[in-house]
Amino acid sequence: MNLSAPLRFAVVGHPNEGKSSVVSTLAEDDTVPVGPFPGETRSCHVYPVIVDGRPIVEFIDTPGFQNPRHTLAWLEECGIRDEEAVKAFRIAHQDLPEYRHELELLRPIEEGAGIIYVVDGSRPLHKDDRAEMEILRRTGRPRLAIINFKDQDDRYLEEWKGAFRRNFNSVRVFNAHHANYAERIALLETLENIDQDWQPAMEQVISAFRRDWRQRLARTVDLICDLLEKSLGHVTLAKYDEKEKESAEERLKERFCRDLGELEQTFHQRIRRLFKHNIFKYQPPPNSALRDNLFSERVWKVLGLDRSQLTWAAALAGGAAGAGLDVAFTGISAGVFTATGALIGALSAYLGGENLARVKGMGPRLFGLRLLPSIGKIELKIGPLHNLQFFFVLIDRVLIFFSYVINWAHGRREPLPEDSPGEAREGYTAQWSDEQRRVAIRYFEALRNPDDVDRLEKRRLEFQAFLRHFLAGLSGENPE
Ligand SMILES: Nc1nc2c(ncn2[C@@H]2O[C@H](COP(=O)(O)OP(=O)(O)OP(=O)(O)O)[C@@H](O)[C@H]2O)c(=O)[nH]1
Ligand SMILES: [Mg+2]
Repeated sequence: MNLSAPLRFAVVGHPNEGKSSVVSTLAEDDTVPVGPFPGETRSCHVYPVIVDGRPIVEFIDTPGFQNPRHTLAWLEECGIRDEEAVKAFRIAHQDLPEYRHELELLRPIEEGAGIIYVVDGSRPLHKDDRAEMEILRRTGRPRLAIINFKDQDDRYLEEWKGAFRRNFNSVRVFNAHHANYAERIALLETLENIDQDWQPAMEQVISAFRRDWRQRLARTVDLICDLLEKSLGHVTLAKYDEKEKESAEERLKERFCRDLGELEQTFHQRIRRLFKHNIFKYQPPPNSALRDNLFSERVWKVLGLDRSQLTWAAALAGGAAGAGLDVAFTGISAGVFTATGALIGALSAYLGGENLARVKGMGPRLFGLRLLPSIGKIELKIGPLHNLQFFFVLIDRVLIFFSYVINWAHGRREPLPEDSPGEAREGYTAQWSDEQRRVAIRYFEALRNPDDVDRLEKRRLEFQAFLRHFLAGLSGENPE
């Protein structure tokens, strides 16, 4: 099957029902104009889905029906056969502005596009809807109806389904604001089955979608490892006048924390781009752990591992007995966290009754100080913060962000209301099995000795394989 001419689907329906939002979500294109008032879309526009540089399927956004009952009346009275009648209608109404939208939306259908008819299932059916369905039936093209609920109200669902059964090859509920990857694939599978002629091409489209998604997950895993390695190995260096020595340490800590925050921001931008979110400025819900900065006390309370998990993990990562807590808390005693938030409280909670002093002074020095007498300056160094809990907190934050991004449909434009119930969840890593966590810890441990390139490479690969599987599960993709 030649895919150089991609399959086309015209997304049609009544004004303001969510057609453009559906196109936007299906094509993962947030440049599709969506608006609160009817008449936002006035002419057809083609939105391709590009995989490996090639359009594999195209969705056509169209204006809403303007005059469906008169259009149907003309078609019924013209005495011409169904498909021919649609053509005759076009010719007869070419210069009439009151039929401009009908002419525009019927054009791609006449040219061979399949039909995706969108309705807002939260309202009752009107005469106009019945007329629109009948017009579309008369085009003779394969048709799928999509019920897009703009409100929660599903009172009219059965009524809609009944009407669709008579006029459409298939019906699906598909929410333009909430549909995720798995639902997009399910919709494509429905399209595959409504016309036998489409099956070979749709099969290729679906497998290209799946391949593309797997590539994106693999890229996400690379970006996560890049962030982890950069963050854990980060060193901030600065020169200060000797007389500034008192304040220099605090300023350097702040810079260090800011640097790590910037690494995280860069990661967010890359993930957004990978998942084609150009305008997405997602503000996490108020109780989300992403609202606070990386080193805030709350973040360290809700993310990462709990005390017993951490003790176990630290012993595993530390290798020799006794080195465990050192690995888990390196850097904390050096006060990095107290610079930005009172982490010590959270840390005490982890340690329960244990003496914080046991942690203090253990582990490699986080600060370095060098005198440069020739230029009258001191050079201060902070990092790397090779801290096990930090490692798990970072992983949790990237997974939470990833989960928000992949579940944010491109058709959805309004930010979440400030009083929206929490989508926030606690971290994922505390839910991992011992074996899963062990794979992560082995990678963490290898990162402490980056000079052992072979070991690091091996453990990174193990961790990446696990993470790819985990991300696939989060996104509803069958990882096999
Ligand atoms: N809550 C909610 N609102 C939606 C949904 N789909 C669309 N809307 C909103 O409904 C309004 C119209 O959406 P559009 O996608 O522009 O509708 P359209 O059918 O393309 O409209 P026209 O181009 O004017 O015919 C916008 O304010 C959307 O944000 C949905 O699933 N849920
Ligand atoms: Mg529109």
